[in-house]
Amino acid sequence: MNTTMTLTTVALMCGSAIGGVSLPNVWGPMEHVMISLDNGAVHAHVGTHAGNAVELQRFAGENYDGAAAVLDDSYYSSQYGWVADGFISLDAGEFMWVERVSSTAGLDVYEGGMRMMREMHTYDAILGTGGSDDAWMWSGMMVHNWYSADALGSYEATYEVFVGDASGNAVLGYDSAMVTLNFNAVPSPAGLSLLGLGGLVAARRRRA
Ligand SMILES: [Cu+2]
Repeated sequence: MNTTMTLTTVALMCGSAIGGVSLPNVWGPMEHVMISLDNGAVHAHVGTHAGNAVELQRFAGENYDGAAAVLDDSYYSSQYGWVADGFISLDAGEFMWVERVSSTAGLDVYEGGMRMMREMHTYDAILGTGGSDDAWMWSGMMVHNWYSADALGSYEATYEVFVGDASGNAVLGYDSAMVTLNFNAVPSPAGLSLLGLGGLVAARRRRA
């Protein structure tokens, strides 16, 4: 009787692990793009540059659930987040927009949200990714979008942040701001690299 119960428990635990929700990894400190509106002028500030770019990391072999599967096998990060620096007061029918001015080929963006609410994110292609609109309406809440790339190397994206109507047409009378985000797609974390190396050695032995 006891043995049967133990076996059942083990089976349930395995089942929950296999059927568990697999979400993209979150690591590193938040890097906030601070947005403010002062006397009709939008300001955008970020503390990163090419020399301290956000790292995009790849977790080979991981498969993410549902819409998050767009990040499978890519180098990605959700470190950058859009945040209001103080109170942003807009009139009815006015919204804050972010529009891609330029970005390195191969850099993709998918819509996120609060970092730890990964299961709620849409993972929709935005900001020009996959033919999506270059302009994206920012809610004014903290939003950490997912950036991803297919290959190692450095990437950057420059955005214009402006006040627009519901359709994204700039509202006259406001000055916009420009901001550039920097990325560096780096080799896999040490643990994963070692696993890869082990596989390589095994393959060589087999051939010899
Ligand atoms: Cu944040």
